Amino acid sequence: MTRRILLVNGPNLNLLGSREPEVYGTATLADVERLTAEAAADVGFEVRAVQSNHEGVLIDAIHAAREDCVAIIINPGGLTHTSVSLRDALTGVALPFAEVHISDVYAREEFRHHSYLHDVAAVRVIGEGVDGYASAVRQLAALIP
Ligand code: CA2
Repeated sequence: MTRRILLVNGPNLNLLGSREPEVYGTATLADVERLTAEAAADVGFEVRAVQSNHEGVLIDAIHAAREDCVAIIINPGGLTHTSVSLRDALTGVALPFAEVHISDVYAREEFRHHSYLHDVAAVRVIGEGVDGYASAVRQLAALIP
């Protein structure tokens, strides 16, 4: 099977680089997708990237990953803190996945401290800015034979 990673960015991450640079930095979503693909290529993986503001689209993309991906990197945005359905999709496909947050959610509002993914993620990268996506690639790659 092709060694492909699905990169999922959730609601509002299409706004990266346009607002709140003090929280999320100045890199755009295109920058994130490029740096993730470059980090993946360094360790022999391809990346398919999806971003959506719609939970069902994200869930469908996760289900489709069963066919041709070996792992998932996901920044679920605000769905991190609310979505049992996203958790169920990720556990349902049974691919190892990394949960990435650009900001340090534990240094922010209390409602960002809980993640529905925290106990099922193979890797968690939190508060490393957009470089966290490359870190997630390397940590996931180390888990995949
Ligand atoms: O730190 C992260 O990566 C988050 O997953 C980002 C989510 C937030 O709800 C989580 O608590 C932490 C929000 C993404 C919104 O991204 C924006 C980027 C630029 C401008 C406005 C929103």
